[in-house]
Amino acid sequence: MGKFEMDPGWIAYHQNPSQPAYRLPPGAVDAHCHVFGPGDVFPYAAERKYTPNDAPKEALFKLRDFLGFERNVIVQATCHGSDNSALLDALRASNGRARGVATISQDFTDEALADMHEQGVRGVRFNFVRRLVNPKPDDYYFRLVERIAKLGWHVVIYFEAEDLDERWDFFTSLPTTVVVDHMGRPDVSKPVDGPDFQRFTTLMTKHENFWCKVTCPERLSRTGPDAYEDVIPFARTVVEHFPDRVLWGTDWPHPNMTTHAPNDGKLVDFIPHIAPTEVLRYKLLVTNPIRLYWNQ
Ligand code: 0GY
Repeated sequence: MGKFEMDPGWIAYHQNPSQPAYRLPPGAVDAHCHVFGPGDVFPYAAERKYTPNDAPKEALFKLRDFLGFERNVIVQATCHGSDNSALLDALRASNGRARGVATISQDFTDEALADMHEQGVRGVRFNFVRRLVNPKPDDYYFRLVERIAKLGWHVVIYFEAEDLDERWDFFTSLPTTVVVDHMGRPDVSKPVDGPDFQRFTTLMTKHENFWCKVTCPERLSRTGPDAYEDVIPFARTVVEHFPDRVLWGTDWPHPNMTTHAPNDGKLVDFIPHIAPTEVLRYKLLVTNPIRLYWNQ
């Protein structure tokens, strides 16, 4: 028995995903995924709000090859707090085929940040989702942004749709590129052209430093797998309106799912529904992530 036991009822990642029918273009990047542990080697953080099943780098790289991706962007998950050891270990093992988005605090020295850059980190994530973290006042994040902006890094933000109003001034004052996770978590039972999602598309329209991950149909959908039909109009709207500022990722190993373990092959098959032309798909999967993560 290891040091950590996953939470009761935890839904582990799909053990036998299907081969996607959609063939990814050469150079495709899975721009949102995580590594968890293994907990015995890279312990989970004391302040975490969940304990997952281990999802180590070897399993991630195997899935990458199976699905037909060439590269990964690995995002630090909250269960590891600001200890980025598992992430950095995966970056080092990737032979340049993975970049990272870290979680940092003021305790990190400039030397530590520069060293993380060397290892492939290109951004930090600020998480505002209360079931995952205890969000901090804006000032806390501003002080971190001053430090990472010098490295040319960007900021990834994760928030619930209701938070957008409250943090609008803060988000829109960020001076770096800002990537929004999972389209800002829209309520997809509401109309795509209604006031709620329009607030999000207005954010993207007015602020050209904002990018969007058109990810996580499995978290947002009410109609469910494998088609996740109700998410399509939302993601497709964003891809068609902002084709040069969108990213796509699997979100493997899908922490905190409560309904099902998504089939990663079927998630790849979702892509042509939200990016209906070859040109849009190439931007989404290759041009955009390469520009953001492999330009230096
Ligand atoms: C995601 C989504 C979730 C979890 C985290 O860092 C995390 O723990 O981001 C979630 O529970 O919605 O992007 O992996």
